[in-house]
This record gives sequence, C-alpha cells and structure tokens, in this order.
Amino acid sequence: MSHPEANCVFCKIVAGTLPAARVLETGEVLAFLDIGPLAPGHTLVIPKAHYTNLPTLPDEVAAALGAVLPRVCRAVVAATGAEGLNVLSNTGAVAGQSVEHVHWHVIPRRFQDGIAWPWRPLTYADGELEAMRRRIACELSG
Ligand code: DGP
Repeated sequence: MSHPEANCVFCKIVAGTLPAARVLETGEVLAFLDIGPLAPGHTLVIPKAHYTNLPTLPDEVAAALGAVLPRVCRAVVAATGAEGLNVLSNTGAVAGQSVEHVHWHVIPRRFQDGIAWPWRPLTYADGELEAMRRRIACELSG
C-alpha cells in the first residue's frame, strides 16, 4: 500500500481536502471529472493509493482500476452521447503527464470534434460541471 503524498493534488482529492466532481468511488478507486477537459465529460479514474504511473502499479491495484474502467466508459458514453472514447494514461513528463498520481483519462470523442495533440483543455461554464457530474453519476448508479 502506498501512502498519500502531501503535495499530490489527486491524493488531496481522495482525502477530500480538495473538491472534485466525483462520479464513482469504490474501496480502491475514485473517478471524477477532469478540471481541464478535452471534451465535456472527460473523466479521470485513479487508484486511491498513490502510485506515480502505470509501470509502477502492483497487479492488484491495476486490476481494481481495470475492473471499473468499462463501467465508467459506458456511463461517459451514455451521459455525453459520445461516438467513441480515447482511454489513455500519459506516463512521464515526456508523454505529457502533469500529475504524478497514475490516472486513466476517459475522453469522449465525436467525429470532427477538433481534439488533437497537443491538448487544448476547455473550461466548463457555470453549472455545467455539476450537471455533467450528475449525468455520469446517475448512469453509474443504475
Ligand atoms: P496528465 O497531464 O495526463 O497528467 O493529466 C492530468 C489531468 O488532471 C489534466 O487533464 C488536468 C487534471 N487535473 C489537474 N489538476 C486537477 C484538479 O485539481 N482537479 C481535477 N478534477 N483535475 C485536475
């Protein structure tokens, strides 16, 4: 078991000292909306325990993450009407990892949505983050 890191934003979200639009919580895993989404509904799925990146994950933590990913994917598609998804984990600064607490990005995609590398994050308008959180959480509770 890895311990929380004092300066890790995702550890703070797990601890509840930093707010986040949470859509799913299990014993080992948390899913919440990305604050800088590539598309509305862009969701992050993380282990509650602090691990830096995918290569450092113990098998059982990877399994717990993997077990919820399809559910989160289904909920994001249902809540956003996405035509597809990118599910990816940036590993290392060279690959664009900015938060050193391993996470899967679940990114809703539509044809001609303009999403391209390098990423250009969007900003939710007032009320849109909470509305999206409710839609995805509702799909996950069903
Ligand atoms: P990456 O660059 O692959 O490490 O992705 C990190 C993502 O985390 C990035 O898309 C923005 C998001 N993010 C960073 N800080 C916060 C935060 O405090 N809250 C939330 N909800 N998302 C965050």
